[in-house]
Formats: sequence, C-alpha cells, structure tokens
Amino acid sequence: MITMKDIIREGHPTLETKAKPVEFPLNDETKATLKAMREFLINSQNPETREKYELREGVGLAAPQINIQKRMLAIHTYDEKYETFHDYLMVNPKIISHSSMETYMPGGEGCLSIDRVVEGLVPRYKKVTVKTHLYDVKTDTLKETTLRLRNFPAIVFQHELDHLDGILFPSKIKESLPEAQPIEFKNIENESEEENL
Ligand code: K2U
Ligand code: NI
Repeated sequence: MITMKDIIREGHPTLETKAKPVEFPLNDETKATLKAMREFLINSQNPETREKYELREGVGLAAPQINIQKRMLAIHTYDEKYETFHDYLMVNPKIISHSSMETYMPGGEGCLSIDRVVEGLVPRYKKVTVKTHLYDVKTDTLKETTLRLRNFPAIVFQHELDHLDGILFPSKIKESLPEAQPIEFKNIENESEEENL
C-alpha cells in the first residue's frame, strides 16, 4: 500500500519532469499502481486508516508523486456541494477545451509533495473538458471518455495534471485574481434551513 514515505517531496527532480504517456494495453504493474493510488486516497480520507498509517488527506494523486513518470492520476472527491462523487483513474488525460472564466480556492492550495504552507491564490479554469482513458478497477476495463469538470473537481484535476507536466502550484500563485470566481464550499455542519428551500 502507498504511504507518505512513498510520496516524493519538493526538490525531487521527478516532480519537475514531464511524465511520459502510458502505453496500451495497460500491463499488470500499471493496473496495480492505479489501484494503489486510489486506495491511498480512500485510506487518507478515512479517519482510522489516516491516523493508523499517518497519512495526509488527499483528494487527488498523480503518478509522479510516487516517482512514477507516467501520465496517470487519481481523483477521489465530492464536489464542493457534496452532491456528486468524482472517482477517476485517468490515463493520458488532456484538456480539450476550457472556460475563459477562472476560479480558485480562497484559502489557497496545498500539496502532498510540499511540506510547507504556501500562501497565495492559484488561478484555475472554472470548467474543463477532458479527454482521457479511464481505468475501472472493479471491471478491469479501460475506456476512452470525455469528461466535463467544473469548480472543485476541476481544480483538483488541474492540480494533478500540472504534476504530470512537472508543475507545482507555488509557481502559479498570483497576487490577485480580480476576474476569477472563488470556490464556495458548502459547509454541511451549519447548513441553514433556507439553503434547503
Ligand atoms: O496533488 C496533491 O498533492 C493532492 C492535493 C490535491 C489538491 C491540491 C489543492 C487543491 C485541491 C486538490 C491534496 O489533495 S491537498 C489536500 C486537500 C484535501 C482536501 C481538499 C483539498 C486539498
Ligand atoms: Ni500536489
């Protein structure tokens, strides 16, 4: 299983290297890696396993972060409204179109490969259309798909896609983003009545 010791940190050359396209058909090693990447995110989001294995919570993970220079990434997260769950193992993903409108996380971004707080806003496209092969662990099938992502899932995807291109979020921080719309997270703890109307 993947734990934090398998995740390489800022300064490791692989994090600044463009990853290589994955060849088809997927071999067993690649399939096992994809499965392990998804398991890591699941373990990191479960309080018991997160504590037991001393994991940092993650909603996305890119293969270069475990020192594998392949263009593949995992996303495992709800959207910002907690309405739709996004559970993807993407192979050779690419953005084929995007909105001009940008968005950002008002609290800034973090990274499992960066062990420090880096303040600042990271501009991301608010909507992206992604062409990718998706690997389904349950059925062991690979399917070419076009996905449309927006808001938080779109931010996660763009953060992970940057890892495939050797880009870390601090290099994208802007002092101000006057034209962009910040992501508003639904805070389910104190959801007020009127929000249900
Ligand atoms: O690539 C990674 O290091 C995983 C990041 C992905 C991420 C960074 C910034 C914004 C969205 C996603 C980790 O998931 S950072 C931890 C985290 C956990 C929950 C929500 C947001 C970020
Ligand atoms: Ni990251």
